Amino acid sequence: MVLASTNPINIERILVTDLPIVDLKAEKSVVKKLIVKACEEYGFFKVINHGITNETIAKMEESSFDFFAKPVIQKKQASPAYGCRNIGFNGDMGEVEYLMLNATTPSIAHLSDTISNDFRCSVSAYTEAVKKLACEILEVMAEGLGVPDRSFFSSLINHIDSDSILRLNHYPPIINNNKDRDKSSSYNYTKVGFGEHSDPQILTILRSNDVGGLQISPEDGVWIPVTPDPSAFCVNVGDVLEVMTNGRFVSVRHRAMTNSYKSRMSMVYFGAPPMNACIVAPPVLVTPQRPSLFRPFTWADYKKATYSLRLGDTRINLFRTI
Ligand code: GA4
Repeated sequence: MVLASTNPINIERILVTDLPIVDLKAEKSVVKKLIVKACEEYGFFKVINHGITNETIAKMEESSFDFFAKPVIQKKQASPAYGCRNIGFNGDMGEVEYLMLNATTPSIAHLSDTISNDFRCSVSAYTEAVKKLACEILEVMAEGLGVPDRSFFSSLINHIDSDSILRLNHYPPIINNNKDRDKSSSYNYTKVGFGEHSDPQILTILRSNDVGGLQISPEDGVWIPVTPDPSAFCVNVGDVLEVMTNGRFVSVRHRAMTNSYKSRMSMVYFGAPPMNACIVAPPVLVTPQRPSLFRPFTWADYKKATYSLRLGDTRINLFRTI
C-alpha cells in the first residue's frame, strides 16, 4: 500500500509493508530459501527464535539507557568514541547520540574507569551472542547460495582481527516547537536521526526497543518503515557482502527517524572483516554469464573510501568493474 508523499520538492513514497520474517527454528531448507530470497529482494529481513536470551538483550538495553542518561561530560570522558549529532568526519549530522565499541573484548578495557563493570559485562555477553548469530546466518547464506565452504563469509567476522563494531544509538525524542503546529494534534513529528546510507560491512544485526524509526529504501524515493519488534533482530546485507555475492545480495539504503514522544535505542552489531582481508566473491558466484561486477580490494581500502566520503554517498560504485 502506498501511504503518502510528503515533501513537495523531493517526493517520497512511504510503502506500508513489512520485512520478511525468518523463524530460525523452522526447517533448515525453508530457512535457507527465505534468507536468500530476502537478501536478493530487500537486503533486509527479521529473525525470530534466534536463540539470544531475553536476559542478554535486556541487560544490554538497560546498560545503554543508563549510559546515555549520564551527563555529557561523563559520556565524553568514558570514550572518545562517544558522539553527539556528528556522524563521521565530513560534516554529516543527525539527531542521534552514540557510543561505538570494537566488538572485541579488549575494546571494553579502553573505556574509562567511570564505566561500570556491569556495563562491560553486558557488552561482552551481548557482543558474543550477536556475533554467534551473525556467523550462523552467514553460514546459512553460504549454503543457500551453493558456496562449497559454508564458512566462506563467517570466517571473516570470526577472525581474531575482525574489525567488527558494536554501536549503541540513542535517538532522544524531538518535540516540534514550531509555533504554527496544531497543539491539539497527537501527530508524531519525525526528523532524520541518522541519514540515508548503506552499511559498509558484511552483515548488520540490529535490535531496537519498541520505538519505530528504521526505514529502508529499496529504490530511490521509496521508503518502507520497519515495524519495531523488540523480540526480533533486524538483519541486513552490507556493501562487502554485496561484493562477496557478486551482486546477488543487495546492500540497501536505510535511515533512522526520531519520534516526538519516546527515546529510540538501537544496538547494532556490524560484522566486518580483518583490515587486510581481500574482498572477493567465491568462484561459484562468478560465471561467464555473470562475470565479476567488482574488482578485488581489501577491507582497509574500502574503509579508507568510506571515511573519505559523505554518509549518503554510494561507495560500492568505486569498486565496480562495469
Ligand atoms: C554507517 C554504518 C555504521 O554506523 C558506521 C558509520 C560510520 C560512522 O558513523 O563513523 C560512517 C557511516 C557508517 C558510513 C560513511 C562514513 C562512515 C559515517 C560516515 C559518514 C560506523 C560505519 O561503519 O559506516
